[in-house]
Amino acid sequence: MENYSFHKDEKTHEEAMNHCIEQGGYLASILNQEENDAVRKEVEGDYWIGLRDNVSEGTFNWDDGEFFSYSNWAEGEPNNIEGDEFEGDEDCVSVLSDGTWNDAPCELPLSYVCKYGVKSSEDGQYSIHAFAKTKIDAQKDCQSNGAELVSIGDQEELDKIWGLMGGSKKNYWIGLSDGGVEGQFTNPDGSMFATWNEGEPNNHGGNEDCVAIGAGSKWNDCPCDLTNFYICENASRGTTGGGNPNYSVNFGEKTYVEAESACREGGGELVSIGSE
Ligand SMILES: [Ca+2]
Ligand SMILES: [Ca+2]
Ligand SMILES: [Ca+2]
Ligand SMILES: [Ca+2]
Repeated sequence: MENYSFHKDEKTHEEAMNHCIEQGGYLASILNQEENDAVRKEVEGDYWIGLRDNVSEGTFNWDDGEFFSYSNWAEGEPNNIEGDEFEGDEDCVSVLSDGTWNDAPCELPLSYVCKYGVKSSEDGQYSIHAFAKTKIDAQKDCQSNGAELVSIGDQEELDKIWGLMGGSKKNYWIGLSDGGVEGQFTNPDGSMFATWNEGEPNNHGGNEDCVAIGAGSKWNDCPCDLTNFYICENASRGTTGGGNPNYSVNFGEKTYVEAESACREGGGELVSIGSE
């Protein structure tokens, strides 16, 4: 079940949704009976899924944008009951112990399930991958889809990508690297642009040649064998320019700050090879 995370701590629907987004995903959409059964087995008690009719009463939409066609309502649901112990009516959907669904008050604290996947820009140029991989494995996955790890050429391009990331607090690999000449960061397409976090890049431990975007869209050089989420770019699609292709910057002398931890704060994990 690598596409999901299961959370026993009870949150309102909105709190649960925000937590999933910070983790790089969404409250889970459930698109068929097989998925409903598989997720139901992993959680005890009732739990929130990412389905609501808060915009228009009786019209249910998935938070992650999937098309709403499958449903598994309990008998008599959805009934939009008003005025129990919570304010308002029932606009958020929970899954009951037998796997059927109930519309419930959004303020009710429940367990919840997040779901992770790939988000793409409408033109298909960028894709945000919520699966943790080393930089090399991330690059391989991009290439298997005819893309590369993203080359971010200017602020406009960064803003577009940051919008797609939607407020996630995880770290995401991008294509920028100083694996060729230490301190000289270049993109796969030869361009150079960066908005470094304070004190970065610092080549902490002499071992940081790969670059990740973290919370607040600030960048950090990190060890390439950390596992992070990642961003691919298919340059044959879309219209966003990639900056000056022959430009690179040498950052010269570096200062050392608490940086190794910053690589992990956003969720990066060191891969330990040869241990359990
Ligand atoms: Ca309702
Ligand atoms: Ca109900
Ligand atoms: Ca370096
Ligand atoms: Ca660093």
